[in-house]
Amino acid sequence: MPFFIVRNDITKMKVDAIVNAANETLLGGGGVDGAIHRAAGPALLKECRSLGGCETGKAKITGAYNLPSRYIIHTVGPRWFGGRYGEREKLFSCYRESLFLAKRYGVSTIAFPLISAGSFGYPRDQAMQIASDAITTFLQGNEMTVYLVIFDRVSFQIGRSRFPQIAAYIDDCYAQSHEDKSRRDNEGCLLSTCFPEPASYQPDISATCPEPCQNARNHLVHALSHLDESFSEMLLRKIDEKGMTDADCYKKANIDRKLFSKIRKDRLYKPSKPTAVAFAIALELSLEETKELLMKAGFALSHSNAFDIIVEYYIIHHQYNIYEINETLFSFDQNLLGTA
Ligand code: AR6
Repeated sequence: MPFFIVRNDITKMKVDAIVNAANETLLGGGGVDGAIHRAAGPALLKECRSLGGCETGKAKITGAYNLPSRYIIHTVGPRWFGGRYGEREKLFSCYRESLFLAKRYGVSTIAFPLISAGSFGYPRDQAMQIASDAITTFLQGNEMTVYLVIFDRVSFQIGRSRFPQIAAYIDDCYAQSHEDKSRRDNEGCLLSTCFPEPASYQPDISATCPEPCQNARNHLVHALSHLDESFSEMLLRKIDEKGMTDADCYKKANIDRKLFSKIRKDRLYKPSKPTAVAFAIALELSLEETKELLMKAGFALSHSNAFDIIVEYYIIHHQYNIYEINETLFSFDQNLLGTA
């Protein structure tokens, strides 16, 4: 189900299938094609010779030989001629054809490079958008974990220029929290007058087994047997309130079905923060509700890190597309939402 953007060398990905951005001959080349052939070994070229090439926008499958995956799916992206020659449709088709071919072979995890975005010259932002559209369209009706592998840092080390409003928002939030901090530092003495230390606080260590102690124990036992609504209880309640099905929710949250059923079964399940935030996004919670849900899992949103600020930005702008949020998080080098 989930879709992740990762920075890696695709030949190192431990998935069922990796996709090769090949050319019509399928006989190797430079870029990711060259890297895959080198890592897989010469037997790959031998099998490729038997395939009779491949048309642009189509895909063919081979074994993966020395690579850690089971299959290589070879697809041929379009060359960029300015965008008026059906480039978009052909590129979309590369992803769709590769994914359906993978499905026929029982693949459950697959990794794509950014097809056509190297020597074929497709503008990276547009190539990325098409990849994301094609993959998420497929995932709406199919079960698979899909990785989009970005190789070179420059490709996506450009959060500031790709998302200028978000970069500005992060700057504002950092600046604000810095101002707050320096005000606190400067007003340290004032703060301490607000919260003075008790003048004569002395812990009572003389009592051996006092009654108050027993009372405190009883209170504790009582509190522990009357816990507040847990994370998973709040999640399930919100799913019902929103009129969603479980599947609507975990798909929208970029969460694997197995993980969701674990959360459903265990009322005290403790999710990771990206998982908890992913559910808040899927449920389209307000900022207050998001904070409440996170608190139940032991987390908060603050202005001290970019992850929290980016999430907050999207929530207050009522933009709940998790893939778009993940693209932004990726661009700013942050953890992505959801779980594979
Ligand atoms: N892992 C992941 N991504 C990579 C890797 C890697 N090891 N190496 C490069 N990339 P390109 P194309 C990225 O040129 O544009 C070949 O010669 C790279 O940064 O490999 O579809 C074929 O034989 C870029 O973002 O493929 C064809 O003739 C993306 O992979 C032609 O190039 C695609 O770049 C295909 O051109």
